[in-house]
Amino acid sequence: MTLPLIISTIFTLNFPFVIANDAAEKIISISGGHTNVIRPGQSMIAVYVDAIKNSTNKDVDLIAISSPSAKNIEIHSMQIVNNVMKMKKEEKITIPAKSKVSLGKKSPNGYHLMVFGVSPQITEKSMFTINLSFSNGEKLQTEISVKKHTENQRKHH
Ligand SMILES: [Cu+2]
Repeated sequence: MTLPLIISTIFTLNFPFVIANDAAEKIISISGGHTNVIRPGQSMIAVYVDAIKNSTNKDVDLIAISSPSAKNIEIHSMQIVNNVMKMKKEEKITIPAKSKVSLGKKSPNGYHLMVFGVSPQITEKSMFTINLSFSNGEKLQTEISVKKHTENQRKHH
């Protein structure tokens, strides 16, 4: 006797999520991101993005990045060559179908965005806008939060 009721309840509850999933089928989404406050005289910074998620059924490449607050942005990876950490410019990053790739500090490939010619107006608590272009024609804009350097990072300088 209760079964039809349960089914009908599940259907009703699921309905909004079904719509949300349909929308997600078509999109790439970006979550989380940060960079550090620029020191006086510094014009190059690394920007980290926690995840770029590809909800489509096809692999998509991140092919270009720009910002109104910077001259040029490159995609970098990091590799250890003869015990020295080296950064390498990548022409693209492939985000496999139904998957995500991190450009964050824990990225296994050391992926990050290298930003050149940064506007000195980027200060703590301001937002850094980046525009990402993908091989499927999608263009996304995201706001990167600007944080203070941590004590740990200061020790390196
Ligand atoms: Cu770099």
